[in-house]
This record gives sequence, structure tokens and C-alpha cells, in this order.
Amino acid sequence: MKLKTTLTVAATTALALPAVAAENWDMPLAYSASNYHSENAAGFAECVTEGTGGEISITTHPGGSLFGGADIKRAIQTGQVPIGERLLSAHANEDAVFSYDNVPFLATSFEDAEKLAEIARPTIEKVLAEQNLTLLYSVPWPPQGLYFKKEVNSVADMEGVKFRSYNSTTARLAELTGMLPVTIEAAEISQAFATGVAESMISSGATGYDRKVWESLTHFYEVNAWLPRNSVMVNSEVWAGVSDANKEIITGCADAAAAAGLEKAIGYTQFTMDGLADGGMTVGPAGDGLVEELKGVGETMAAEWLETAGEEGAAIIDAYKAAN
Ligand code: PCA
Repeated sequence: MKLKTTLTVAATTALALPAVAAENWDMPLAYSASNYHSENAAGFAECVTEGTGGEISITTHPGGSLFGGADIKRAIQTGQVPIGERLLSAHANEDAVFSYDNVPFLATSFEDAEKLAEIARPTIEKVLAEQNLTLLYSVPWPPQGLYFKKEVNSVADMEGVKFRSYNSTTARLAELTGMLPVTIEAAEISQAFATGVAESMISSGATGYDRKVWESLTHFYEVNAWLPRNSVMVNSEVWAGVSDANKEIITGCADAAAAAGLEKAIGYTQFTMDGLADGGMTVGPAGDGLVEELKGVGETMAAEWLETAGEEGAAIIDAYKAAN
């Protein structure tokens, strides 16, 4: 009787097992679950899980709950997780080319940002490949504007303000405008503003809205300085072990996520700026004088980026300008 039961269980298990052992991929995300990047990644995860018939099932972990933003890239590279999403420009210290999407006033609309990303993609893929990473898709943030807790009409008004930065470009912007940069993850900014650790930042309407910054800040100035991107990357060794059929499914899901994410970003732009205004903030374009001064600062930053990003950086900018 006992033997029979064991055999029956073994036979049932064998029948139920898929041809390939099912894998669960944990996917860390730095931004809150309600943010459109995270929602989009959840859609991508579902697409892969369904498309592969559960052979690869992806579980997203938003809000920095598994790894904080600063640690996600290394976690993927070293195989602590197979896949994850990261603001690649925060790793410009490893290779300046990673911040091609933060060159001030180079690509200031969604359309131009897509063109720039397409031109940069082969270079980014090459640099990532050297780091054991394979790029699946990237999605832009809305145009970057300036947040303050007072009216600001000139760079002089920014002097001494404590500024939350999210990468070296934003820290440099603070330095060049006389502000005091402090790096803080998006997941932590509500608290940083509430406690006065920071009193300003450059970001999208989306991030200010997600973090309800109207509880502490008063002004959002549209500057359209650049549109940085989040990139979803997979560990290259893990990727090499994926069957061709599943690679095709995942790539298809990635392409669909890139398109859906872009649409969400576009739709979220006005929605979140309206949300900031509803929260009580003054929302509108930066004044002409401030814009002029910021353009000057932007020129310095663009020149500095070109110096550090070398020939590869120059090739991206030249190809982008030629295409425009
Ligand atoms: N939000 C992210 C990066 C750019 C953006 O709009 C952040 O503030 O961390």
C-alpha cells in the first residue's frame, strides 16, 4: 500500500512538472508601487510569467523593499538577483556614458528623448555587457523641473539652499548654482523634506506627486532640463541560460513594456503637475531670467560631460544632432 502511494505520487508529480524547472526571478525596483515605472514593471513581469507558461515567473519588489536604488545594479551584476530596474545615470561614476540622458537641454521632449535613447542604446548595451548586464528595456521619466519651498526667480535665489540630488549630474547642478547637494533616494524624500534635510530638488512632476511633496514644498518650476530613464537589466549569465523560445517571449514583453511605459510617462506628466497644483503648490514655467541662467549652467555641464564621456559620448551627441 505504502509503495503504491509513493508510486502514485511520483507519477503525478512527474506529469505535473513542466519540461524545464520553473524559475522565480525576484525583480527589485527603487520606486514606489504606485509609480508608473513600477506598475509598468509589474505588467512586464506578468507578461513574462504568462508568456513562458510559468517557466520563468517574475516577482517585482517596489519601493526599494528588496534592494535600495543604489544597490540594485550591483545586485544584478553579481547575481544576487537575476533582474532589476535602475536609474542608470546614477552610475556615471563607472562610465560617464551612462548619463547621456542627463545632458542639460539636449533632449527636452519625449520625442527627442526617445530618439536620443535609440541612438545611445548600442553604446549603453556594450558598456553594460562588459559588466555582465543585458539591457531589456528603458522608460523615460517626465521632463525635469525644479522644486523649492519659496519663490525663486534667479540663480542668486538658490544660494545656500539644501538640494536633494539623485545622481552626480544633479549634484553638479546644485554646486554650480550655489546650492548644497545631498543624495537621497526617491523612497526617502518625503521624510527628508519634512525634516528639512532637503528643501529643494530637480525631478519630474511624477516623483513630487508620488511623494506628496506639497506637504513640505511650495513651488514647482517647469524647466524641461532633461528626461532621465529607468533601465531594466538582466544578469548576462542568467540570460545566457534562458531558452531561445523564452528569450523571444521576454524580449517581446520588454518591447511592449518600453512602449507602454512611454505612453504612461506622457499621460502622467500633466496629470501629476495638476496633482501638485491641487495639493496647493504653485506650478508653472520658470521665469525667463532663471531659464537663461540655467541654460548657461547647462552649457557648462554639457561641456563637462563631453570631456568625461570622451569619443563615445561625442559620437552619441553628433549622431543625435545629425538626426534632428
Ligand atoms: N524621478 C526620479 C529620477 C528622475 C525623476 O523624475 C527621482 O527623483 O529619483
